[in-house]
Amino acid sequence: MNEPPRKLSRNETIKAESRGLRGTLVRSLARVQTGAIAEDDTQITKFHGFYLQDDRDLRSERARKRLEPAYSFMARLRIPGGIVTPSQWLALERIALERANGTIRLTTRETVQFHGIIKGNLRPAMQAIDAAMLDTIAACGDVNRNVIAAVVPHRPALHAQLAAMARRLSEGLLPRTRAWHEIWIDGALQGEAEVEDEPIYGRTYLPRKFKIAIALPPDNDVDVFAHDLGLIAIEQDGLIVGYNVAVGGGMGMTHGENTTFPRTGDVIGFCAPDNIPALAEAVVIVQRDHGDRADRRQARLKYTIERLGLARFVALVAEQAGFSLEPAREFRFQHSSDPIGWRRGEDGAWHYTLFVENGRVDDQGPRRLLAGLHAIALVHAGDFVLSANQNIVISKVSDAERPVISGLIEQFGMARVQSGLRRNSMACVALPSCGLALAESERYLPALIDALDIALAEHGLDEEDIVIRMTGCPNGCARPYLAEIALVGRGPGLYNLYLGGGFDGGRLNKLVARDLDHAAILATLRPLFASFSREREPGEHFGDWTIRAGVVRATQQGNRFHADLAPGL
Ligand code: SRM
Ligand code: SF4
Repeated sequence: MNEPPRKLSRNETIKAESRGLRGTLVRSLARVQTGAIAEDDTQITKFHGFYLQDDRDLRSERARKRLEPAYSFMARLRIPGGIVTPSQWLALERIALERANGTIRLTTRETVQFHGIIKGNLRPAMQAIDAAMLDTIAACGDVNRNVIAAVVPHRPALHAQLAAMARRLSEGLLPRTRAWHEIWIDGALQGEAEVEDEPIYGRTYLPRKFKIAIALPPDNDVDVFAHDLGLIAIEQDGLIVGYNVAVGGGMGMTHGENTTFPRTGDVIGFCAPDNIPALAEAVVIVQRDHGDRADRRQARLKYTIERLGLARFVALVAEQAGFSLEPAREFRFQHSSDPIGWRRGEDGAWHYTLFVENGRVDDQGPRRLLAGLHAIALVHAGDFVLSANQNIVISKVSDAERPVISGLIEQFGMARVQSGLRRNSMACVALPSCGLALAESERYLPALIDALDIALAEHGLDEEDIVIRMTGCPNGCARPYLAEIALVGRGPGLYNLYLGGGFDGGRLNKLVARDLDHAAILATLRPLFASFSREREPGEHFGDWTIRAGVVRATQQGNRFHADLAPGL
């Protein structure tokens, strides 16, 4: 018997009726009585790269005073490969200062977010972004998002090939609608526009977001297995001869719901560079046609693959692309984090990877990143490259320029010594801006690391590279499930602890304890650091040790785990 058709999610109707992602945005913007926009438009704006948020620190006080929430917008840019020029950086800084909350937030996907843009500042902010030759199109929403690529400017010939591929994929998979330009730049009147065809996406776009990353072994700085489509570059004699293709990675899950889970991508074969755009389009189209449009919690590609089976999915992609993949080639990753500090490139140029704690560029505290990067941008002739670890590389520095840049790094306190744990740390934004946060993340992880550093130093581990990540909810924005130590928010001040991820970003960790507060996190990790320092084998990473030592009871089953596995501790 045929199953009755399932009811489509509300978002599907909103997309279908949006007239090419226009919705009623122009009308919403014109309503000065509120800082918000119409509810359906809040879904449409995501495709334009921004979200309606409210300051959660002020929520209850404003409710008590019967005021509407303190609404503002978060805007996210599309910067394929994360490369910006110094003059673009200065433009971004100006937008942050004049139109947003005065900070720039580097994200886990090689781009920039602004927070706190009030409604009246949206259009000027977008126009300033456009004037800087940047945009926010498709940075969010049910489409392909910012395409990220390995940050390897020290290998310039290869980096150029990766960056070109990131741009090509990003451009090729952009929605065709002109809505963004019309509304933000040209200032269109509501209802004027012709609705364009969307040859790749169709009227209802994708069932859910879609993400692409390009890695270059041995660096896995993009966490290639966390993406819907991961491309692993295979190099021969300075040329990228093709890419191994991984599909179906993703991090998001819901606490306690075993039908949702993080999953690492499956490597399904090898593809020549010229065929990659057609392959990516085929994967997108198969997901468009087979993804779940009734339940958004089951709509990501990882669930489509689980439902169809990998073999059928691969066959559908081959049919759509018109070619099959070759067998995957050998590759090996060594690390997923960024090497902080100076390194010299193959062409003799210098590159400085600046550690940006949790991606927040501001002048709070002794590391004056905003002022320092401003000063560097004024004199720097190379590029800035934003990393998927929320850091920034000041790239292509000449021998002559290097003392000047070094002097500025010192002058603004930007090189202050970081412990091994801190320089391998990431936290998602969470409170106060994220509407989904259950607990603090960006505002709490630095203090937790202060405390953990003391415990590590007691065992001579203060310089040890250990990957730690925190998120304020299980959605996984800092890719916690691939970290050696992960803390995932459950409620105010409470976190689930996961251990055993691979230092190379290739293995998911496991839930070992639930609902830990600050003291319980320290009490759990301190003895583990002590045992690790005594028992580790030479060169053994903390995540590997937790498995060998039996701290994490079972290694993962396949490439996914369930939210509710029994804790191992
Ligand atoms: Fe994320 C939703 C921030 C990378 C999985 N993410 C959100 C929102 C927009 C909250 C919302 O929907 O209202 C967060 C805005 C917070 C704020 O106030 O700024 C948010 N995500 C971020 C960023 C800024 C975290 C950061 O600290 O850098 C990252 C922006 C990336 C970018 O530039 O595009 C960010 N988000 C990720 C990643 C990591 C990645 O893509 O490599 C993931 C996990 C990978 C994945 O997609 O599976 C991720 N974000 C999610 C999810 C869960 C998706 C799922 O499949 O279940 C949500 C919630 C949703 O989509 O329903 C979410
Ligand atoms: Fe918000 Fe959760 Fe993403 Fe953190 S992981 S930014 S709390 S959605």
